[in-house]
Amino acid sequence: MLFKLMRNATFGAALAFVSATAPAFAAATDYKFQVVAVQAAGPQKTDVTVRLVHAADSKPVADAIFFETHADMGPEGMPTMPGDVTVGAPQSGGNYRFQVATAMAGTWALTLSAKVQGETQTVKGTVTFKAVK
Ligand SMILES: [Cu+2]
Repeated sequence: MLFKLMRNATFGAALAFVSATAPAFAAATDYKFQVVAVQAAGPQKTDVTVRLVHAADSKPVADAIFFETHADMGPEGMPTMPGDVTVGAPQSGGNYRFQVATAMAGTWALTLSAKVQGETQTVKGTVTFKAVK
């Protein structure tokens, strides 16, 4: 009985070793964020629609979970000027909408971190967009 338990434990450990050393299904760098649409959404608010695609074949990736978002005016030399980001409901076709509090007109950077199904690494990317105000 004890012998059998130990054998099972060894087998389990071997399996864990194999899965840990096997290459990941895809690296997080295999994905890209693309700006699809930028729309003014009231005073000092901008709706930014971003598509997440698999870089190799440009296939849209649905069901990503965004857990970290950040916006700032880094592209205008104001990296310390932040804008609150609200994650909207996911859209079809691998599109995702974010509402950014854009206190100033100009170019903003939107940095996104997401979990993608079947992907162990966090997918990260930054896009820029122009806010009217
Ligand atoms: Cu600014």
